[in-house]
Amino acid sequence: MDYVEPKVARNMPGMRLALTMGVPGPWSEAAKEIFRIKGIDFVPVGQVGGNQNKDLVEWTGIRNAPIAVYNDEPPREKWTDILALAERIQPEPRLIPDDPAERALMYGLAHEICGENGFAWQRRLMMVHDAVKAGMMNDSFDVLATDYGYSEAAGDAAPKKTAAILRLLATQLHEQKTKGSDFFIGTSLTALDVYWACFCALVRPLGDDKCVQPMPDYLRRMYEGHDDTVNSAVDPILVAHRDRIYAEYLTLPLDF
Ligand SMILES: N[C@@H](CCC(=O)N[C@@H](CS)C(=O)NCC(=O)O)C(=O)O
Repeated sequence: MDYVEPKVARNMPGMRLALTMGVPGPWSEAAKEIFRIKGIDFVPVGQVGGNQNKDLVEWTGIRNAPIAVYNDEPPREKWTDILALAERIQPEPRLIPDDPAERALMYGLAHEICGENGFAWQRRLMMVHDAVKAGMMNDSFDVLATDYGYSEAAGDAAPKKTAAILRLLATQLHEQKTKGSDFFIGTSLTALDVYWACFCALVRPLGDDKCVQPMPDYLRRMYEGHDDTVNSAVDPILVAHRDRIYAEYLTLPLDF
């Protein structure tokens, strides 16, 4: 991926998307895929994970990634705002269900994956917890611990919360299967399928054969994790769904 520096990107027109460089960050991967599915061109802007990202903050007021900046509109950092922006600029193919009950279910389940204290949030707390326990804290982990509300108690509680969300998602996929649908919601692709496909990496990262460059070993080990409570909740239907959505709708190999 050819990243443009924030200082340069801020003077460019169109869609600029700040992404964590060298890491398949799930929020960043999902934002990229949503834009690609809709055919929205974007300039990738480099964010450094766990860094203060002074130039990015000077431009957008935001330190982490992803951040979508469209022309002279305000920067969008939340997954809900990035999705809404994409849906507005390019309504087709629609990724937010028209039916209000389906839409509410989609946002509810997506919040469990991407939202504050959801699946990815808990997995990140577990990663920081492991670093604390192993005496491996460094500047980057310190930033993550501070910015994302780490405490020892939160780290201890995270595996059970993660597993409960994984079971919720697997139950939904099984129910859909009995109704004859291969999608999380209704009978067609929604943003929820995209989110899960990208966020599944936080328990089962895609193999190096599916990445432009190998995932660094340390990161692969962190993403895979080693917690029995979490591992026993990774129903094969979750991984099969991820594989199918990537194969049919998303971009491989991953380029981060
Ligand atoms: N803004 C996102 C969450 C973004 C987020 O958590 N980003 C993380 C993971 S991709 C990140 O940038 N981590 C590296 C860092 O904080 O520097 C949302 O809530 O929708």
